[in-house]
Amino acid sequence: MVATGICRTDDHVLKGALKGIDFPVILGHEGAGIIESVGEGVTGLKPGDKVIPLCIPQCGKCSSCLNPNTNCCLKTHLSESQNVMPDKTSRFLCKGKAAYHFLWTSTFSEYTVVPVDAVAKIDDRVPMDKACLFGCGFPTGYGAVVNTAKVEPGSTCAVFGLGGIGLSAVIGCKSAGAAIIIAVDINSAKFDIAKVFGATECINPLDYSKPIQEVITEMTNGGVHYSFECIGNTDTMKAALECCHMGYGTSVIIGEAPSAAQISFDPILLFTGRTWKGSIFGGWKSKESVPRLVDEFMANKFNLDGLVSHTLPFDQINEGFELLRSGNSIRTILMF
Ligand code: CND
Ligand code: ZN
Ligand code: ZN
Repeated sequence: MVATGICRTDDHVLKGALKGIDFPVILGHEGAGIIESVGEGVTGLKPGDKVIPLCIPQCGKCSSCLNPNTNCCLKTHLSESQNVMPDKTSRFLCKGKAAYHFLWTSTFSEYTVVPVDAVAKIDDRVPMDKACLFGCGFPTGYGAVVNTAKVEPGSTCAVFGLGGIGLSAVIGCKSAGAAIIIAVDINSAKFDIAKVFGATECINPLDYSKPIQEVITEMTNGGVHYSFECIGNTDTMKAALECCHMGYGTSVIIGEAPSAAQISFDPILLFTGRTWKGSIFGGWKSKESVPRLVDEFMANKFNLDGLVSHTLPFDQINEGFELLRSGNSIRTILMF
């Protein structure tokens, strides 16, 4: 590994919010590295290639991979454990004891081992401290807008949560030509950077006495065309649905709720024509799409500078997590 970002999902696992993860585990799923060696029978990759490990693999063979409308490969942790390699063994030892893999990526390690379906070769010229963003944050937020919601020019959007994922959704809304982009966060310190990426209004739910979905519905004469939940909180998932316009509004869940969470909501919201969707890794079929996105980045289609707030040496990983928890960072990139 050369560089890795810290995503809130890694923190959810540390807090025990996601079930089905075995400990001790090597976390990290937003990395960029260089191939050191390849296993027997591996084609298309060689030592020296720059690569991105893929937390959503693309096996190319399962029913989802063969379906053009989803990227939810059946090899993901949602249907099979990615705590061990496909042969059900771990490649990590810590003081003689096996440690588990995470999402088949485990980027918080100087060396990692990944299945061939979970790694993409990228352009040699790309700077690795930016390339790692293509392992999760940027494709996840941007893709939810352009692939899952398919935001149209002139539309009205609301983005809930302005971390690495939410700001990438703002970038997506702007590039899709949205006319109004409302950025929502309880931490107003995120607003300046949201404006740089294209937010036209920034609102803090703590500044209002009524629910934020009512504020947005009033601001937009009946609701937005598209909303995106980039927090992982069931209350804001409901608020994001409720601020969509009757008849044609679409809300996309990107944030990851704790494993045991349930939502109850008024079915009239869907009965009256709103659409509720979810998006994992931005809907991208990972192995084929990540190299293309990196090429577009190299052709200056996106400026991701503001997504990286801090760069630290890897041994300051705990400081990186503290920056995330205190709301003082967007993405912290750890360099090996
Ligand atoms: P990060 O913690 O950086 O950002 C979340 C933002 O939400 C912060 O700016 C908070 O201040 C803000 N926030 C918190 N509570 C509220 C609230 N009640 N109202 C408004 N704003 C609030 O997180 P991140 O951007 O790294 O990740 C966001 C979510 O996306 C998180 O749940 C993560 O687990 C999930 C995710 C999903 C996927 C996917 O494929 N769908 C991939 N990786 C991460
Ligand atoms: Zn992530
Ligand atoms: Zn598959």
